[in-house]
Amino acid sequence: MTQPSSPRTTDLNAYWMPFTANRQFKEAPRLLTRADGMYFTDDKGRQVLDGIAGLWCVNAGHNRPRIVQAIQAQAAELDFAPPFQMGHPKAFELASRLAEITPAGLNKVFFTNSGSEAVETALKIALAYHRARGEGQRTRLIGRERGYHGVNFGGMSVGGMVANRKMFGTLLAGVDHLRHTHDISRNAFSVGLPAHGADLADDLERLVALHDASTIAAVIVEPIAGSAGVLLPPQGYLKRLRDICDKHGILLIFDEVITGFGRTGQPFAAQTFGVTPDLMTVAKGLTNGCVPMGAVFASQAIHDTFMQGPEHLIEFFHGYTYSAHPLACAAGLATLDTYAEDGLLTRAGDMQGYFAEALHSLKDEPHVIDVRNFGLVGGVELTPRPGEPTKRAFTTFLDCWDQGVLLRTTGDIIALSPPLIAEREHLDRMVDAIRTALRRLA
Ligand code: PXG
Repeated sequence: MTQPSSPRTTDLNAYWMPFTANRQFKEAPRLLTRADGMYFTDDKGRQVLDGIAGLWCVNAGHNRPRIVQAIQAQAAELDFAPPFQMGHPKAFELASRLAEITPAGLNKVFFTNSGSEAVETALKIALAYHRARGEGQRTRLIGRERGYHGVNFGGMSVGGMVANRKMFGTLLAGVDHLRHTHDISRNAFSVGLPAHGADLADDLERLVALHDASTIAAVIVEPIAGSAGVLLPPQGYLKRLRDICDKHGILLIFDEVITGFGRTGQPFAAQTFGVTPDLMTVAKGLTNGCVPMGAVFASQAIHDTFMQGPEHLIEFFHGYTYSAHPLACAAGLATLDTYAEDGLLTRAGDMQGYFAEALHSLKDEPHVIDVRNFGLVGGVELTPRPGEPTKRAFTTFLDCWDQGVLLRTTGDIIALSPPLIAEREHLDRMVDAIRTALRRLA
């Protein structure tokens, strides 16, 4: 093993950390220096069990040899290729390989570098698609309360997490939101999808009545909301949303940045839930988190709508310098190979029964007001400490870190999304760490 780096040699001042309590962190830093399989190693040489697949992305576990080698070889062979009016073979190969596992009909792939960029891209495709078919008045975008679609202006606007929005002005015009589906009073401690709330999809009819369908371009939702704290779709909800979109000619976008690549027991949640959107955004597990990459999957019909006019003209004025970056494509291809070799895109389905049982054993622990699970995603919701919201969950996070287990919290909700290679003993250890922390929590 290499020597852990000394914290004294690391000046923490210059780095302004994203989505982090910077001052708290710099007082007591948590530095990761290596990773392998289910574990990180920290700067003190401690092994830390990864309960959240890095950040919902390292689905095949860390440091997978095939992916590491693919990135190394690619860097030496073709470091960069301009993506505009040029191509390189692995970009086409990755798109084709992805189209083999996407829900039927979503067979066109537009590459981005992150989930946030995938969301902006999908929203722009939706607007431009309606315009190309002569319905350019369809400009409204509908999101959902407590949704998370990244941090850029479009995604922030359709998103519904107050803390992510309130500092940044009036955001995009012409955006509205469906009600969220989280209802502990009726659905607490549901195992799998909650029974109550399919009717909340009818909230789209309210917005149609308010704005008129002819002004609405698209609805975007996460099949399972991750960042807002593992909010599951009520049984029948997504199907009903699909039906209402179809009735009114509104495009349905699934943001599968978290649910994509095996998290729910199928390659995509659209397949698990049997509902196919018109556009789908992915990132994270696309490259096992190793190289930044996102993508939008589009239906043939949407794609073909753009393919009009003189053939020498650009059909869609959008793209990024690093769209389909060679390193990301190489990582993506090796990631798909790794998922296939290890059967990871369906493994969450095999593990979910055990995971559910382990997680729901927390039901009677102190402060727990809900436990929820689907595939290999879990959420444990706590009552906030009076006057100090988020503190209980954050203290649990710190306690688990001290115990050598990494998890995530949002508000007073603890989230688990283990790498899909997790074995039963790993899941037990995550749950035990949470139990121990809850029992000593004020
Ligand atoms: N959509 C969804 C559904 C996401 O979960 C993004 C878009 C944005 O992806 P990028 O790659 O731009 O970060 C995400 C990202 C958390 C957490 O609290 C989750 C995300 C990001 C940061 C924190 O668990 N997901």
